[in-house]
Amino acid sequence: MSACLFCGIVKREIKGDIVYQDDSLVAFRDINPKAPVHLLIVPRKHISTLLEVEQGDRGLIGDIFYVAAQLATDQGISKDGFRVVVNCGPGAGQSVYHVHFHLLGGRLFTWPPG
Ligand code: DGP
Repeated sequence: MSACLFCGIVKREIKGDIVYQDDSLVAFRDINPKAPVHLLIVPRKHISTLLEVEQGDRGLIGDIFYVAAQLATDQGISKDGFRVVVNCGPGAGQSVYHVHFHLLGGRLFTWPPG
């Protein structure tokens, strides 16, 4: 059993509502959604935070943004607009230490975020 929650979802040890997966990425619905559409896009590789992303991960991170845009279209939120958010560290509210990209849409968002 994985020590990391999101590694557990990626490896199907823990139940997750997975909407997309490929060789390097998995996207699943957030258990506590903050918008009508709220997905988490995670690399299969365990990386704790954005600060641990290495030179060799640059393509992987680019892929996440490509997949985010594809999923935004698939989920019907691309026309009105959507947000992709990474919380890094305690001050930003990161609670799960496996880097993840929130894809949020289906409502209006204010700026700046809280
Ligand atoms: P963050 O606060 O940026 O680390 O976001 C972590 C997100 O993970 C938060 O929005 C809730 C979500 N989450 C926590 N536990 C689970 C879980 O067991 N399953 C799923 N699908 N999402 C989870």
